[in-house]
Amino acid sequence: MRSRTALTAGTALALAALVAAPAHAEFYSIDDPADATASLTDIVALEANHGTDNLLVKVRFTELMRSSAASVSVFIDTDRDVAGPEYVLSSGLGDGTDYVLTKADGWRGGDQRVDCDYAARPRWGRDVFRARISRACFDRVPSVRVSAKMVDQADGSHPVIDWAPKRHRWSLPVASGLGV
Ligand SMILES: [Ca+2]
Ligand SMILES: [Ca+2]
Repeated sequence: MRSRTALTAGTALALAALVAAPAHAEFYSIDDPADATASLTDIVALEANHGTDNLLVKVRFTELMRSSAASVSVFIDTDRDVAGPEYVLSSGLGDGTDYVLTKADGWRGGDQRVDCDYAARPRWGRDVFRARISRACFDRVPSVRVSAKMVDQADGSHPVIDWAPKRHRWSLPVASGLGV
């Protein structure tokens, strides 16, 4: 967790940098603990980069394999006044699976597909799922929050679930900036 690292550094320089930093950042990154170790796709980190044209989200896992039976949902909050996500990008994590961006139905993907420019794919060699979503998909709102959920049915008896940063909890707001 970057902000905590900066705080524990405790130097006058680090504190000055924190005070000077804007309330919103265009980049967000948080580590997630080894709390779903029954699955290879235990989430280890969530990253979001909100550029001028795209929102780029990366979900990192312990080990991502082509044979994975797990899936991932990336939730996007574009309206803080309405509880829960406005959009959900859902995808499988194994080979041959597809992805879709829909309007959210609570903390689930809904039936209403969003027709816009986006792409997502698991990168098995790098243990990361990467989604690029055009800002046009969510009316180019200036700031978004993200959350990610992994569900693995691997063992058949009960699903292994992992959230980042936590269940139904959001990242810090990520304002659109330069890059991506
Ligand atoms: Ca985890
Ligand atoms: Ca919302």
